[in-house]
Amino acid sequence: MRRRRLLGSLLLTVAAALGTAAAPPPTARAATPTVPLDHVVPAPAAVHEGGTPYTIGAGTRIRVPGGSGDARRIAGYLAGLLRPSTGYALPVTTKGGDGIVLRLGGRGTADLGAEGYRLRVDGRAVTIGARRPAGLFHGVQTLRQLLPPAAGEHRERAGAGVPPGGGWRIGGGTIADTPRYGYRGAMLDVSRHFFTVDQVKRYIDQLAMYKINKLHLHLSDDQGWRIAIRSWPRLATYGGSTQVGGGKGGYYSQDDYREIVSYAADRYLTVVPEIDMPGHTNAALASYADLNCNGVAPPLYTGTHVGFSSLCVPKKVTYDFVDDVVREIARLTPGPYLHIGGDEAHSTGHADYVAFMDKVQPVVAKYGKTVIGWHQLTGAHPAKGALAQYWGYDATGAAERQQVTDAARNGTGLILSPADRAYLDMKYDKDTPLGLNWAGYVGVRRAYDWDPGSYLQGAPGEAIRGVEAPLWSETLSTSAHIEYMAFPRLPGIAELGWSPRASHDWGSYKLRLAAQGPRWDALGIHYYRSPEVPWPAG
Ligand code: TNX
Repeated sequence: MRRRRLLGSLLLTVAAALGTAAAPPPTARAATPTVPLDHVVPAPAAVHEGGTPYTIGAGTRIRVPGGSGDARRIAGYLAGLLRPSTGYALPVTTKGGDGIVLRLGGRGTADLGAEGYRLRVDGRAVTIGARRPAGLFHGVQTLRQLLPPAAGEHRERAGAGVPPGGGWRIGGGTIADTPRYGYRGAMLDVSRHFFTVDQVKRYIDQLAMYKINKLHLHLSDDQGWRIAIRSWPRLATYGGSTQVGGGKGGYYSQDDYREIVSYAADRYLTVVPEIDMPGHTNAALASYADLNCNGVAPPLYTGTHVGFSSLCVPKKVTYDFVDDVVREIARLTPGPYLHIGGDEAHSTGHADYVAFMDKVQPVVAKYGKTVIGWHQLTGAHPAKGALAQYWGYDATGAAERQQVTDAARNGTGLILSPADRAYLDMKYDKDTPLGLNWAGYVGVRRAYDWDPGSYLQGAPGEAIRGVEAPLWSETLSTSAHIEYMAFPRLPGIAELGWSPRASHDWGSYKLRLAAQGPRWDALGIHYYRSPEVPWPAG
């Protein structure tokens, strides 16, 4: 009672201080509320709101005091995003002062690691500080989400100028943010259906918004070989000439692949190339008769069955082939990983499978890369330092799980992609027009509502290196298809990889996720308006 009276008199005092015009004059527009600083996906590790908001205006500069090349490039990227939608010049300068300030290194950044950042907003500046460029870039992604959705309008639709009712305001306060896991991946299957360089770039831009830092490209499978190998040219020219359903397929030249790698690197994603072996190899077997045990090349394959193809384990030429392919891809790939597949080798006997993996893993090491394999690799002898990608699901047998957790206890790192949680190619529900359902339906909540840290009982915490959301493309052939399956589930996997376990909460997550909808509308992303998410009206 007392409190209420006190509050009442305080309000009266404030009104008195403002004079009789406590209500805004009829011509003034009410400022649009700013986005709360914790209304970001993935959820930041620590947020303190308060203080004066900052408004981006005609005079705002993007500053990189003393700017390194990396900071300048990131500033240019931010300017490139905001100029078309705001209509402001947003010049980038290395001079100090107010505005949007990007700082690399220096005081207060030592604890931010390889990817963390600190973001501070007050009346004079938005300052993003990081120890490493990746952190600065992730901070810029957070800043994008603190602006009104219209700040993301793509060029054709962008209406230059201030949005009605407020301006480009960002609420006052600070964010300090570092990731839970270092491996936060997304996989795109470019083999079942081929996706062009531009389609891959479009997906990279979308992944970067959610702080995904690995792009795993599934470059070969039964239906298509998608990267030019100079020493075995028919792999691409013949083996890449079709796809599921019989379309014309395609492949990346080595320059195309370099272009993807560098586009991804500019957005702080590392490309993880996969050549799936010894199964899933019909495209290679069709291209070179010699690779077959019987010396006869099978026809190209455009169906969707799995498990019928195998490299010829006893033949010497198989290892010449592997050496050439691994050498060429390793040379084109600056990242540390090379994924050798190893899943569903149903046409390779167990002893052959183990012998093959024993011979191939040292080849990857010889060319300076770390092996990643699908978790079946744990049924062989995973090399020291190798990572296994777990794609089991609730129906996976105890023995198979045990094999994976035993390997994890023996030092094999794990990337978690449980098929009934993280597989973006699973249908949302029975009515989803695209996708598969062998692991069941994966709704938005199901994709988000699990914990990578405790998912595989018996696997030590330090074995879990992170998460990855694979997108297999048997049923997908356009960017709209990719986006329909990835959004809104991908941000959930991204959040599991980035945000502290303590922030996990479906009730609040779904509200933050809902707020992404208008951003995707502004960006032209074709997402699925799942009824599980309370999308804002309109
Ligand atoms: C299983 S997951 C596969 C792929 C399929 C996928 C479809 C894995 C390592 N192998 O060959 O495309 O299911 O969901």
